[in-house]
Amino acid sequence: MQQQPQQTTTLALFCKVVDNYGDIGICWRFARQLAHEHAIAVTLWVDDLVSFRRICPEIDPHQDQQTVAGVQVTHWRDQHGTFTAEDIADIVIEFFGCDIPPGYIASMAQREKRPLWFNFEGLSAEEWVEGCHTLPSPHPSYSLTKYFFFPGFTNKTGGLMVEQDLSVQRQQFLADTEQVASFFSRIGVTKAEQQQLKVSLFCYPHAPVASLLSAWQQSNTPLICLVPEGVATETVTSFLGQAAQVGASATRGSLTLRVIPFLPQQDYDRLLWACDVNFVRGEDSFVRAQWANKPFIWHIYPQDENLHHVKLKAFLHRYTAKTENLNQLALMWNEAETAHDQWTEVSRTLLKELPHITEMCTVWEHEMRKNGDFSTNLLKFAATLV
Ligand code: TRH
Repeated sequence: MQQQPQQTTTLALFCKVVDNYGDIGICWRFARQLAHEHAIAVTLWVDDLVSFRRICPEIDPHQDQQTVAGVQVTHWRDQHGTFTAEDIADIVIEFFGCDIPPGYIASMAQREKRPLWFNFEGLSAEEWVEGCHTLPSPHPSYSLTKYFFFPGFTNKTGGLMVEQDLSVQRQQFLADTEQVASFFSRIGVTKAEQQQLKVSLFCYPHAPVASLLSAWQQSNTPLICLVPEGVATETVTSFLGQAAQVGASATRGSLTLRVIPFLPQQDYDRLLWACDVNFVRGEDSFVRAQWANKPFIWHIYPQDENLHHVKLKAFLHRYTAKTENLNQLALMWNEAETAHDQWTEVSRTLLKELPHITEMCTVWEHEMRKNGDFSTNLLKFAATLV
């Protein structure tokens, strides 16, 4: 008997860009990984192609349908309302509970083989996550069940998103000194600056950037801080004494501050790999800093009633690649402590501790790898539901 060729699994990922770049940043990474590593036919529905283009310049914001890096990208517009059962993918994923169109849900219920339906949840190190991971939520009127799937830092969660070959890619890049030098030159970092201690800076506008810059000016070690255009613009402009545009730089005391372009996502990874310390924010850059294997300071997305401080402390509690001092700086950076006058001392000690913290980062990376990667874990869980 002739064997039927195996059908490719289809998957629809719905993403609403609430603000900034994390929503599309995470979904784009996830979509690419599913397509490349799991041979899934992915359609990424996204409502904001302009933000998408910022992290992926191949995106044409005027094209409602386009295929980029093997992923079908569909501009999700309000008028998307009518679907048939044939339009429905085998697996349907809502990013951060973004409410997929009611017409799509109705057609999901009419599909002969019901699709598997997941809510891709936000990342938190808090303990309750383990209890909610993979919980089912039956639809009130259709015979459909949605499952909550959480990324996380333990083996009772979905783990962190990471590509199979990421650490090999990183090691190959860093081992090729010419490639690293040409990467830095391409983004405007001079040969002399490349020899200095390099820090990348990505944070929300309310971060106490001025205090940090002032501490670095008094540092014993000369350092170069690379800030993508559009980040901490007000403080950067005031430090530079000129517009914070790509190419602008100024040196005061031990610190040189340089504005670099906002990079395509894969180049941003390279920046994190090649810098000695990374200041990151939100969710995606925070995770990528962990896979960069370098010391980092996290600026957490602010929430009402300082709920984000609870999340920050939950992470710092779990995170093993830290010292007392790095902990303190993370709390100061997020204004979770009142000890604002310790900037100079804390940042000086941190610079001394860098080699030690960098070593511990490798241990953390191995620990996180043991939990498996988010995409594979989700597909494994999906397989148990069929
Ligand atoms: O941009 P973020 O603050 O994103 C968010 C959003 O606020 C979102 O609503 C919230 O849900 C989420 O955080 C928790 O920070 P994040 O998550 O780090 O995303 C930034 C993305 O931008 C990430 O994919 C990396 C990418 N990026 C580049 O591609 N090039 C760059 O130069 C920089 C600085 C970032």
